[in-house]
Amino acid sequence: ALKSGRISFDQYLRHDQINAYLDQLAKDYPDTVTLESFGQSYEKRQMNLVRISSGSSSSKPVIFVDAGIHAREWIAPATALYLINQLVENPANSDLIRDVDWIILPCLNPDGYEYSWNSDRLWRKTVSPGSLCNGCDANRNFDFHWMEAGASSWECSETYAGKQAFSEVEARHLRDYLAKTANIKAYLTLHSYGQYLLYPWGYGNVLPDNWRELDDLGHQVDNAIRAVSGTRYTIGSSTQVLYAAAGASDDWAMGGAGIDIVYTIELPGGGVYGFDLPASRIQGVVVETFEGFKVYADYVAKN
Ligand code: ING
Ligand code: ZN
Repeated sequence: ALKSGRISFDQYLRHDQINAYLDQLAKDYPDTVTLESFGQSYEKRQMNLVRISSGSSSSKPVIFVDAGIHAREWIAPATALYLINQLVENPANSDLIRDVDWIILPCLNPDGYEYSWNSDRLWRKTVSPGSLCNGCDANRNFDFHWMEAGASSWECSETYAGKQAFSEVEARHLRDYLAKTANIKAYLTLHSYGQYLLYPWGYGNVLPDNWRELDDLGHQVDNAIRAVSGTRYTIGSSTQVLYAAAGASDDWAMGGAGIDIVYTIELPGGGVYGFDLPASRIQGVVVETFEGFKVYADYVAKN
């Protein structure tokens, strides 16, 4: 899938291949791509992100995108990598980096991701050890209304929220990165599956002040994706259209980091379990989803 520093989207990549691609891009496009250390995972894997910028100004609005907080949702890192690939390597997309900077972290839970390759394809959580069961649902570990809804204090649960908020080093890295980085206007976190564009709040049945704006922008994103392939998304707050779940990264991005434009994007599913979308379908999903990212870029540039 990686040939001489190039990337293709007919296979899912291992974490070290993801890192190799980011390294290669930073070398090949030094004016556009800055490789940054995000920190190390629990098992000491190096987590890197890229900042993509056409360079002229340092105070552009930023769109932050992460993927792979849940290990088994393999289409999410693939979609983040395609976004990176298109923004950097396809000159036809140069207008998307003219007025907006992008910061993209393709794998937020690399230990779990590798565990889902090596041991258990359906692993969701981190791998930090417990006494009965390992792992914490990092998407229940953020300190905003932590453990108030849709999260478990039983360590064997798939939605185990951790011994305390921010027990997981990967969640702490995201907290710290969002706090120290200026001008982040939008936070998008990629998951699968179900074709939902979810905005806060997830902690309970309340809506943010700007929910109409988020709802409207969600419909514009949905329309752009639908025009490619007919894929339809459901739009609404996590609590309203899916279920209440406190301690997720999107609620933290808005409630803790003060970012206004915040979505959890649940990409399409497939395969036997929904999370195991066949590699032959990566291309279709990443291409249609890219049209949605264009809508976000346009909106952030203009507002
Ligand atoms: N779904 C998300 C989850 O963490 C979610 C849905 C996100 C709910 C944010 C509430 C808040 O359960 C998947 N597929 O992980
Ligand atoms: Zn998920």
